[in-house]
Amino acid sequence: MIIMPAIDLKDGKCVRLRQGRADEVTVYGSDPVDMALHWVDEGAQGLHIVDLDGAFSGHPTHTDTIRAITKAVAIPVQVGGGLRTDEDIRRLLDVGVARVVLGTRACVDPGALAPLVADFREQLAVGIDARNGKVQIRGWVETTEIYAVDLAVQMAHIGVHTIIYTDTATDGMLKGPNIEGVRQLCGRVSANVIASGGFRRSTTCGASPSSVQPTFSGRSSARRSTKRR
Ligand code: AMZ
Repeated sequence: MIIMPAIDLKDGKCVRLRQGRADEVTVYGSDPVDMALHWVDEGAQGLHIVDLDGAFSGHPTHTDTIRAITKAVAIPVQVGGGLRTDEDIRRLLDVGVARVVLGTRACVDPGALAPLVADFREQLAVGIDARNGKVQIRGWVETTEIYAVDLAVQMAHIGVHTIIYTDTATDGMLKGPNIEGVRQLCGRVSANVIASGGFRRSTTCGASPSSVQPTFSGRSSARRSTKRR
């Protein structure tokens, strides 16, 4: 199993939010490139970057920083947050991102996905962020009536290769992931599933269903990195 450190960007800094709330911020670093290089030194096989300002505003905000990261590291970098247009996707792939993550757009406009999947294939993942089983969008400020499992089935049907599932209630809480939620999702779709949110130690990663592909860890990895600095 691959553990992929997450770097969440807000106001140019590396942060973690508790349960995704914009007003519950902890800053872990002021230099995102330095943080990315740190994770390379630690042996990371990939990085997951969230443009939080993008997710909240609906427009990518940290593309220059992300370009600097992809130039600095030789491992694959996947990025989500604020990607609402085809142009947004192309721009990020152009700056060297290996895979883009669509959250809000996939949920509100699933009809647009088929041509995108055909064009971008493995370079496109869908992020399904859910609280109590229901999908949250627009920076997790809006909770829909759509069940995460139903959206995952729909996405897999469209041909999406990778689904990144985050239980937003566990994110940034360091109290363990929602393994049952991950298991349910994996039982319903054949797409690759990346589990995120609440991971704290390698034993909890190991408890994930074996069909789960990489797992990433945000606050726990950020905390560890801060301790080592
Ligand atoms: O923490 C949050 N409030 C948050 C977050 N981490 N809001 C969105 N996101 C991430 C999703 C996904 O990777 O987990 O942003 C991406 C989705 O963004 P968008 O803009 O496509 O919904």
